[in-house]
Amino acid sequence: PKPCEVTPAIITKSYACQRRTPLKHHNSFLTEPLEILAENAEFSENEGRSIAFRRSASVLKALPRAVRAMDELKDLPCLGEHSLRVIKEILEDGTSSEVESTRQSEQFQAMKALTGVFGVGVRTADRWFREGLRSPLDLVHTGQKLSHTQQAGVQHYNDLNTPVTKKEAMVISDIVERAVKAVLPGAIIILTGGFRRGKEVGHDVDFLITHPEEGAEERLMPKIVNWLEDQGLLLYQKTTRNSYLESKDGPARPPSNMDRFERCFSIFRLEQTKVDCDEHVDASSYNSGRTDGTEERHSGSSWRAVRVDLVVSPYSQFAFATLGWTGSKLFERELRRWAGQEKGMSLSSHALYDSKQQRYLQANSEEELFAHLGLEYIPPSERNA
Ligand code: 8DG
Ligand code: MN
Ligand code: MN
Repeated sequence: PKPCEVTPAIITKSYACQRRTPLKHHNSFLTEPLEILAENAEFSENEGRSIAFRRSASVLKALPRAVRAMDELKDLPCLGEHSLRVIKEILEDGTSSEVESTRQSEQFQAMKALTGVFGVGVRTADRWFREGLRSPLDLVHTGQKLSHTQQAGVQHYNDLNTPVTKKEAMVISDIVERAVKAVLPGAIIILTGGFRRGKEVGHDVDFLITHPEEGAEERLMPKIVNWLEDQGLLLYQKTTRNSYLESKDGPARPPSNMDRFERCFSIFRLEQTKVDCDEHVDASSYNSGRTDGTEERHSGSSWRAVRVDLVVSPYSQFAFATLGWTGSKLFERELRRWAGQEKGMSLSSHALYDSKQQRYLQANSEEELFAHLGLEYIPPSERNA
């Protein structure tokens, strides 16, 4: 023990779910480059490497001040040799040559553009890249066979790559609330995902829906979707029904991070009020003149496409689902790793199973779940790992 030295408590906390990670922190100049390397590792399907970079970045996000010298890092967990080398270079030169060459590389840029199409994963993007395709426009021009999801993704590419603002999320919240209340009075709707963690912008808007009367939520999604479709609010939707009861995953083997709730991946058609548009551009010429074929144009009216995820959970699983859908993705992954490795438990968005006691643990709130897991409660705004 070093006397008189402020040792941040973080040194003993190697799981992100043990730490408080605020949205705004002091080390973006390091975490952003490390996350480029993480993303690049994902593009090469090197998951282990990607997680290692994400964990390093996450530790730095939890620090109370900006890192200025390498010796400030010596007691921190999760910082591997490669991450330390990158950090050192940035501290000394201002940038990392590896990160900058990655950023500039044709493969990274193409993979970023191609995986930026809704419905396109790393596998597909990589195949296209090896076939010489570089952008969504190349998909159109070479007449690639696309799924319905990918067609919607290409069509609305620009809108879906424009960050969703908090204000837009609130407008969508009102719409979803009206839809759900119309088809199932008494239902409860919460905003999950990044916006629940306090983010100012997001890539989509996530909602979790339940009803205090167990069973009342069954087959709810098609009704919500019909209501929205009748109002002309949906540009695309894909509904999957709940398959939890018929699943054979077993308590000790949760199906990775995919859950089995009734859900809907959708694209909303969001009307934009005149105030939101550039006031100097007349509505009829707003965004007109596009000939690139990636986006259907909003001639005449002004609207934009926004990705929305809807999930329905039974009331008895609501706490688990809330915790599972609030994120961040790394925080969720770390929670499951903590449960398995440190507690002999198995956590999913449906349940928590204690292998030692050989029983499921019930919970009515996120607070109870953290308590079952032997973790200090971390509020959503500090789950930005
Ligand atoms: P963003 O949209 O602002 O970019 O960030 P986000 O809200 O944190 O990311 P997200 O991709 O919308 O995911 C929100 C949370 O939902 C995240 O913690 C991961 C979780 N999630 C999925 N898919 C699934 C799934 O199939 N099952 C479960 N349990 N969670 C999922 O994205
Ligand atoms: Mn989200
Ligand atoms: Mn989402």
